[in-house]
Amino acid sequence: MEKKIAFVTGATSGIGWATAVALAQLGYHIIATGRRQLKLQDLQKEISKEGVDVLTLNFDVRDPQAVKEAINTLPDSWRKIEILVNNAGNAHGLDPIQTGSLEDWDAMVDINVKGLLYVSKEIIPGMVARSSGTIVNIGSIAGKEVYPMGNVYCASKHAVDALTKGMRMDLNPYGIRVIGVHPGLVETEFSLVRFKGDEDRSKSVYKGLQPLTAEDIAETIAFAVSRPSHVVLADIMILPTAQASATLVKKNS
Ligand code: NDP
Ligand code: 8X3
Repeated sequence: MEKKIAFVTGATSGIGWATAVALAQLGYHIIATGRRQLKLQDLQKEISKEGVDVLTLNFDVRDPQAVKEAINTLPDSWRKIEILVNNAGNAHGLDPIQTGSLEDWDAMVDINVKGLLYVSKEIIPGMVARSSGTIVNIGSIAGKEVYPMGNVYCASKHAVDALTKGMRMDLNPYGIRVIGVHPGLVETEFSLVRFKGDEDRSKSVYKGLQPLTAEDIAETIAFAVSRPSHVVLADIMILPTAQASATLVKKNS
């Protein structure tokens, strides 16, 4: 029997890691990607317990040549990718537009938007040729609403939402499902990256509420991809119960 293969970007932590594990539990063989090779090896050990094969690819999604070369190294038996989870991404900084840094802006546009495109460009042609496949793009509540100082991160996630809708239209003739997943507050390494390693500031984001976990999102992704092939959960917003909008969050003092 042919391998069922899922390709997960940003699998070294948070939502990507949990999604790789959840898809392995569904019997998918996993291609796990990210920049931190040691974390990929840890993930490989964890997933191997599920009795599936794991292949790791180490590249920066900002570099189109590196993306292409990494995906071109896949052996023939790993090329029929059934599920692509475009998850790699982060916020960098939380600053008003007048003082935001070019470096942060470039990182968010290059990783969250262009990186998603570079990976998709390498994988979609195979799905089109086979007239089958499922793409899951991880957007955000920040792709549905804008919040103060979220400016460029929100713009990058609005772009992910637009690309998700555009992919669904262009891939419609080929029976390829495109699913947008839009989480609210999920406690991962996200805020640590946004606040450049400031642990106190990062923890304060989730203090006084019960945030979502990476596993909450992964379970939903696993549910969505395992619907029958005529069903697409096109647009999924997942919030912690304490969150009503990007800016309205009930916190206990
Ligand atoms: P984490 O910081 O825990 O994970 C981010 C992942 O993205 C890591 O595996 C990281 O891997 C990878 N990544 C970042 N930059 C690059 C790069 N240049 N090249 C390759 N991989 C990269 O955060 P989350 O799990 O929370 O974030 C995952 C996705 O979920 C992101 O798209 C984020 O925007 C989105 N999201 C998160 C929410 C939250 O509240 N946490 C809410 C809504 C959406 P490595 O560093 O090893 O390269
Ligand atoms: C991550 C959630 O609200 O910090 O996309 O932007 S938020």
